[in-house]
Amino acid sequence: MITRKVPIAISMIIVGLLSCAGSGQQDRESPASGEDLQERAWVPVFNADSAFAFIEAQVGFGPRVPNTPAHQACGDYLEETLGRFADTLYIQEARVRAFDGTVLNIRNIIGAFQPERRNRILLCAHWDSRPFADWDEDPAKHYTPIDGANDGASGVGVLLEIARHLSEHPTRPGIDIVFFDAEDYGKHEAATGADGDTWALGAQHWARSPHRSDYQANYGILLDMVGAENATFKKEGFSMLFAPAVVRKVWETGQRIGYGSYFLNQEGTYVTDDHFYVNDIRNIPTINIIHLDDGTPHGFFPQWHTTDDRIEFIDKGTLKAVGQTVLTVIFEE
Ligand code: AHN
Ligand code: ZN
Repeated sequence: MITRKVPIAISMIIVGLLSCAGSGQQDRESPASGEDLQERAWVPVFNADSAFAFIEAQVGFGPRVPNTPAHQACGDYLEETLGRFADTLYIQEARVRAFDGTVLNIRNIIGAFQPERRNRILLCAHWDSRPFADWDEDPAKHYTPIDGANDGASGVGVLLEIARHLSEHPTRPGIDIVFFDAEDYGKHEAATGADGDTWALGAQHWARSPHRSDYQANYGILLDMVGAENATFKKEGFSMLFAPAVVRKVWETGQRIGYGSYFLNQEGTYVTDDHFYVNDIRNIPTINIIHLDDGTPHGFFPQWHTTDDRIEFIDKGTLKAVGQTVLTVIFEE
């Protein structure tokens, strides 16, 4: 019989390794790099199944077009859900005029965590869905409202999952989660004239009259279209213009924790989205994590503003990449 002696020092290392594996590390993310000896903050594990369920719930109401019963019902659901997690809930109702003259009854929904803190971070997404599938391949559907599973519900779903964690574990800064209404009632592709300020009507209203009159935040992060498979997040133009340091922080964090295939070191186009008005009117440096794709005619994900923007195209891997990155950023502050 051949026996081989394992030196005691080595066997202790083996025992140490074995006992480390899976011991009490389940509720936190470990640093990506072993050589990084810097103390990193504890960060909760983002649950993409939970985010997906929040998206399914929104889509389940049908298209969330302002002035419709589905919009009303989903607004009530979001109030109830964000209200369970946040320390203080604010509801901002308003009437705004759309590009075609329609008066829209809108509702911005705001959840504040640790509202007494002066240092604050703003996280936002739009909760309405577009009334027109004006990029649908079938012209007969160009006035059909869309589910907006990705364009709308995905950002809200990721933020509700973040809100769930915040209700259990506070961050050092206070956090405000804002669900903007009427982002996607912008000018129809077939309408004439300039786009002007026809998009982001809820964000424009909030930026001029925030839920607290003196509201400020150190910076903001907008999530838009964060649920498509293999999404590519390029550094959007207005984000780089107004908040380049925030872009750098978020992209470096995403890349460091293993999501470099989503957070690309490429400059993207300028998108007139909610964050533009938060920057321009309220002066809060705010970035947009938005799926930009040179391979489509409009520059966004393939199902953008079509009736195919449905739950089937939501990918949990992308939700995880975005959710874990944003959670890491706010817990490392
Ligand atoms: C423009 O296309 C100019 N803005 C669109 C922003 C948007 C639409 N985000 C989601 N849907
Ligand atoms: Zn849209």
